[in-house]
Parts: sequence; structure tokens; C-alpha cells
Amino acid sequence: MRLTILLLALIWTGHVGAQKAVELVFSAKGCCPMCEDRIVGALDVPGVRAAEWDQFEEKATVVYKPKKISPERIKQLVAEAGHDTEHFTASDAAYAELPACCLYRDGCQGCSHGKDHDHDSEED
Ligand SMILES: [Cu+2]
Repeated sequence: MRLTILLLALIWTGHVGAQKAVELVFSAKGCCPMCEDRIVGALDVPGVRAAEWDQFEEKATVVYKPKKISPERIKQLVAEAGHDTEHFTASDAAYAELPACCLYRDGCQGCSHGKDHDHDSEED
């Protein structure tokens, strides 16, 4: 009896593990750790296993289940949060909601830690 349950558990675990999670990497504009929180937060949805965003590379890395969410939808969610991606541009309304620090279209001028990222590699 106990062995049967164990076997069933093993089969079930194997079945769940068989659902493939896929990694998606795409460019997403932003400035700072606040942007990171916003982007990662926007991707806290069913089907997304893990999400991270690199402020220096301005790239998002997302592990997701293709059966539950599409790569287009993932990029759309990031754009809806106010961050331009390679296929979806944030609406002006969404962009306007960003705090000054996060206005990447203006070169992240508001960042207090601007030295951390050389957007246009301009020295001032
Ligand atoms: Cu920011």
C-alpha cells in the first residue's frame, strides 16, 4: 500500500516535471533597482516561474511555462508597467506614472546613483 502511494507520487512528480519551462531573454528599458522591482513585480503572474532584470544590461530574463503564458504577453506585461521592451512600447500614460528616477527615456537623470549605470556613456 505504502509502496503504491510512493510510486504514484513518483509518477506524479515526474509528470509535473515534464512540463517544460522555457527561458526568455529580452531587452527592457529601465534605470535602477526600483525599475527592477517594478518589472519583476509585473511578471508575478501565473505561468511565470522566475523573473529577473539586469539594470546594467537592461535585459529581462524570464523562466515561464509556454502552455500558460506567451512570450508576447510577458513583454506586454513589462510594457504595461511602464518599461519599453523590444516588441512592446510602454504607453505614455504608463510611462508618466514612473517616478522621476525611472524615466529612462530621459537618460535616467533623476537617479541618485547615476554613476552606477553609464547609459549614454557620457561623462559629466
Ligand atoms: Cu528605476
